[in-house]
Amino acid sequence: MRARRWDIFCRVIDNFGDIGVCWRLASQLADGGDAVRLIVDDASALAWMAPERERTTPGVSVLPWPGAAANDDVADIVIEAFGCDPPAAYAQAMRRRKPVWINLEYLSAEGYVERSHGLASPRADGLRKWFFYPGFSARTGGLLREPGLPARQRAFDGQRWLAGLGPEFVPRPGERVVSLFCYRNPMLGELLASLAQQPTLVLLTPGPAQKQVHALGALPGLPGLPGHLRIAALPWLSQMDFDHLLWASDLNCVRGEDSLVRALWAGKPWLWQAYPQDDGAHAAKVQALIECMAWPAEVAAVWRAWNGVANWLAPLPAVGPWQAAAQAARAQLVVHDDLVTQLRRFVTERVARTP
Ligand code: TRH
Repeated sequence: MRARRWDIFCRVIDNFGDIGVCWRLASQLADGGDAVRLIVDDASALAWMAPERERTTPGVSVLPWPGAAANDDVADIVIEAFGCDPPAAYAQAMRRRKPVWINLEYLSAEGYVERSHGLASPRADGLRKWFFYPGFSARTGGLLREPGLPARQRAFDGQRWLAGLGPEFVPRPGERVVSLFCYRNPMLGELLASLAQQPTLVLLTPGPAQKQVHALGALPGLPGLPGHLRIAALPWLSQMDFDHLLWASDLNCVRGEDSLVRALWAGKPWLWQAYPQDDGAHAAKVQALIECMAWPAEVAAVWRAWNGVANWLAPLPAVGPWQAAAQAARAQLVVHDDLVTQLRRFVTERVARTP
């Protein structure tokens, strides 16, 4: 089959999930031999997320939005990420070229995903937009998982990788390692107090995790570290190294959408903070994912508390059952085709049906 041309449109609303997901998708499509243009209104995060992208992923061109997407040069497949709406002039050109137009939606374990995945929305201008929902079951579009992941994981040496970051990142004998990537979270003090029950090295990602811990007076060199806690502040890592962080840790605290999936594939105990919504809609997302992961009751309770929908229950659950449940969930999900495999098949079927 000839290489296909994909245009992926991405608007960065907030945080890094939009560009993070689009970059993963773009690079995986390009690694499979296709030509991809990623048209994005703010590519600044790629400087740390994919610092060597020109060398490692030559099949992806990153173009500014608005401006660079030539309206008379519509790709075979157009992905609009998270309902971001391609520019009007480009949509106009799509009426002539008739690409497969897909809206890639946000990830959720909620029931509406199975009902909505694959539906078409016919438009007044004769075009048709298809809704593609990532998800956790066979009746959804699946999860991003690149083919080389298991081999990378097998070859990884966590101690060596941590040592490469600097001496303060090396765990002392008997210390567990916890990574922390979160939004503002009023439960952070409770989490740190629970972690302090046993020797723990907490690796803080930049942004809200570092800011809040700094405000609690618990950054290196500051007083107020509870119990057995040691804390080290990380720089922004590339997406590759973010995986390494998750693989080198004994417990991963992640947030949003893309880091959730990476924590899942890491197979370690993990704690998820949903993107908080003012109307409390995140509570249903948290509950759906708790059920999907089949977490033991004590893990579910900590997940609810971390997301502000229950009181904090100390101490943290034992690692053994948490780890076993994480690996069982991973084993169940890894048998489904990954998102890019499903997306390619979805497109092929839509092309075959087009008169
Ligand atoms: O940054 P996020 O909070 O993004 C969120 C979610 O996508 C959410 O669904 C959306 O509604 C909201 O934005 C607007 O979390 P997420 O999705 O995990 O994206 C973070 C990305 O950053 C992910 O690709 C991993 C990457 N990352 C690194 O590459 N290096 C790092 O050091 C860190 C901390 C993250």
